[in-house]
Amino acid sequence: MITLYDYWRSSAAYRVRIALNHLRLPYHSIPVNLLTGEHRAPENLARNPQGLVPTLEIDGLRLTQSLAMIEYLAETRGALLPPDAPGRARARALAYAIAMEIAPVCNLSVRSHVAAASEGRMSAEDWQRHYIGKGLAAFETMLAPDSRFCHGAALSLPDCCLVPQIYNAERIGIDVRSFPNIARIMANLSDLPEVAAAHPDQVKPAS
Ligand SMILES: N[C@@H](CCC(=O)N[C@@H](CS)C(=O)NCC(=O)O)C(=O)O
Repeated sequence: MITLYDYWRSSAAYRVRIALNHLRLPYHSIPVNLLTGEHRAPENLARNPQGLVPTLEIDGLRLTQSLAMIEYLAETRGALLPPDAPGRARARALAYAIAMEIAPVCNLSVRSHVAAASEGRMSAEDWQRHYIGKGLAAFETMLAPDSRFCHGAALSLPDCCLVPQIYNAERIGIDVRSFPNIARIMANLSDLPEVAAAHPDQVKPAS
């Protein structure tokens, strides 16, 4: 049994849900509520020493860091990364442009700290709008004008990162239509059942 310690609105967990669904791997989801601070509780720190979500238990292992999880799935279950080394380098560069450039400066602890430290002069939403807008503008230029997905015609690692990033962007009012390559790829991704099934609204725990 595969277990994902998950939060429905966590973009890092959302990446892993897409990858698991794409590989048709059934998994058991255990929610860790970020809004009530469950991620900082001893139970979560024991499984994820950085106090983050997600954590993936698979093959007797306990994995942290969503990209490491997806790479592990790619290595052990196939798909999710291109077959050629140049393709893998490009797919990783695209994924890292989101997961290592945009997401870390917009996560809950950073944006809450910015709002508190600036005593309200910078809102969490304005901070996110700045970094997500700037990051997506750069990402747009990294995409080919005719590709179905981020790298070619098969869903891969950067697509797992793009979908949650766009979910977050739209929540703070960024219009994805200003990025034509991203908009086209998102429309193609949204048609896939494995992507639709990973959407936060589909996995939100009943309150
Ligand atoms: N690089 C990590 C990022 C994980 C991460 O930032 N998770 C967020 C939710 S998307 C979190 O747990 N935030 C808690 C916090 O910021 O305090 C990964 O990809 O797994």
